[in-house]
Amino acid sequence: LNGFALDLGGTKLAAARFANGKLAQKAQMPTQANADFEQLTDNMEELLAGLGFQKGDRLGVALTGRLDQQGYWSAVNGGTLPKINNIDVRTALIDRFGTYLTILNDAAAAACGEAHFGVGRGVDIFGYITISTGVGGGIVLKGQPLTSPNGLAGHIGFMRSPIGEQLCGSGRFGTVESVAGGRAIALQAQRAGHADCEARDVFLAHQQGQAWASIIVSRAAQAIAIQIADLTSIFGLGRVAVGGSIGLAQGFIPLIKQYLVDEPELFRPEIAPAALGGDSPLYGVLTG
Ligand code: ADP
Ligand code: BMX
Repeated sequence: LNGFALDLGGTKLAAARFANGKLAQKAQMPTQANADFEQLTDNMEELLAGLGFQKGDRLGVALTGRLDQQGYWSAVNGGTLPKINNIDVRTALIDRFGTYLTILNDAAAAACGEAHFGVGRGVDIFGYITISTGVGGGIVLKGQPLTSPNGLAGHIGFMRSPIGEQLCGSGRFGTVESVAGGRAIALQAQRAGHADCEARDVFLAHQQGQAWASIIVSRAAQAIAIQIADLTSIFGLGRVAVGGSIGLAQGFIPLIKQYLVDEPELFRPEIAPAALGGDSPLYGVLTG
């Protein structure tokens, strides 16, 4: 591992410099979700410059959203990045940062990171789920990430959940993302009379024993548990890594495991926290 990596999520933009196989330096800023592409690339350039990046250096870019084979980038949930629709991102980033470039979906990158360096090592059929601003995923089959020409493969946040009750920004009703994603959690808090609450605040309230918050957090964990069982019925998953700031929040994985017990044993893969924590996409995008 050498070079530079960027990870643009719906909430934060992270950059890293890798040297001698190790993450040597990191920088981060909030994602300007309503910004246009030009502005987002300015922010990327600013973070990279601070880490000593020069045009032409090796660079991996992990992006929230769908990346098609032609190198076009679109938000699937338009609520997350409203201005990102059919952007010729490959051409634009090559122009700005040079040709030594890899671009991957953030959750697919994280799945590769965990498969190579984390809890996916030695697992034949491996799944990664991020519960963050949205809910994303990556499936790695015998070391190969599952991809599709339209870049939608692995977008597991847009599976429907039997407990879904809201329309999702993707246009689908009752998606897992509309129950468990960070933006959806904040919206549910607002509906419960707690406006101006981020998902992080809902978790704090839950940890302090406030019932309204525990209901929201429990529903999120239940939706993820059912989703894991569904995915296991399709892929025969051996192990699932859970990441994202919500996935890794205190007490969330135990709650997922608690709900998984409602499923027959055959549908319960091993669940492990992402070993690289929030850095899985940064590592993974340089393996792609
Ligand atoms: P991104 O989506 O940009 O990759 P994160 O993985 O940090 O970023 O996910 C952002 C979401 O996680 C936000 O909704 C935020 O409120 C929530 N969050 C951040 N920290 C915590 C925490 N400690 N506990 C629970 N939720 C958190
Ligand atoms: C959404 C989707 C995925 C992404 C996932 C996690 C958008 C903008 N993003 O399902 O592409 O992998 O969220 O992303 O449609 P994050 O923003 O929560 O890190």
